[in-house]
Amino acid sequence: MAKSKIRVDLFYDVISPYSWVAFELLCRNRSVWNSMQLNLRPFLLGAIMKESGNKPPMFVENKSRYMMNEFALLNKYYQIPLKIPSNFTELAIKKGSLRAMRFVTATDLVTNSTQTEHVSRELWKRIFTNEPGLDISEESSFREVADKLAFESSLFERILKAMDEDETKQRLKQNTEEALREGAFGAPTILVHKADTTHMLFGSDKIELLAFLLGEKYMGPLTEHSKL
Ligand code: GSH
Repeated sequence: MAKSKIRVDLFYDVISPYSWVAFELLCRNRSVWNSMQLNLRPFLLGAIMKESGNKPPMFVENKSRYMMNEFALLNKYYQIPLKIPSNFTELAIKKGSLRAMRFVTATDLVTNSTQTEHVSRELWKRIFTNEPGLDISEESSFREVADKLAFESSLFERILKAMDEDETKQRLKQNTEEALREGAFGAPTILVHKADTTHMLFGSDKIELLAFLLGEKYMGPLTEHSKL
């Protein structure tokens, strides 16, 4: 008899570079780990920080310097072409990710989750593979993402309209609140729903622990699905 799947919720924000790492690692292993049913759950990192009383790592000078070095290593190890752009603070703090995460959530609702992965990845690429990083808050930026993914213009218009609808705002709020209830204080936050226990994991570096909870083998950073 086939084993029943274990639901794994990945809560992420596209302003978070470590969320991109976790997202790629989970997508790579989705078809390798048969027991995992992966759900992409957009949330708002700014609200998580505020409500949990945490602060972004870039506000701690040593942490921020450490991260720059670590990303150079992660880039090579995971083969994700991620670099923190020189205008990251402006993108993250001045502009923020509310509009981007509404775009992701609206895409999730309008396309029945079929395009959530692609749209999220394109938004991460805009910030973390360009120097300076590209905007993720303007309508013209979302249009560029939609064009890159060859969305019909009618689909893009539906997503744009949905961004300002209550259902989208509520869904993003509910995702954020659920993560907070489970104890989230940053991103990525991963919930593993095993039998009657929900385990919360923080960070892209918990991939081996996730494999352990799933009863799966972690085969290293690269799988045959590693190409972005
Ligand atoms: N060690 C974690 C990993 O490898 O993923 C670090 C993750 C991390 O620093 N995430 C940031 C965060 O939410 C957002 S990009 N930090 C909160 C904290 O460190 O308390």
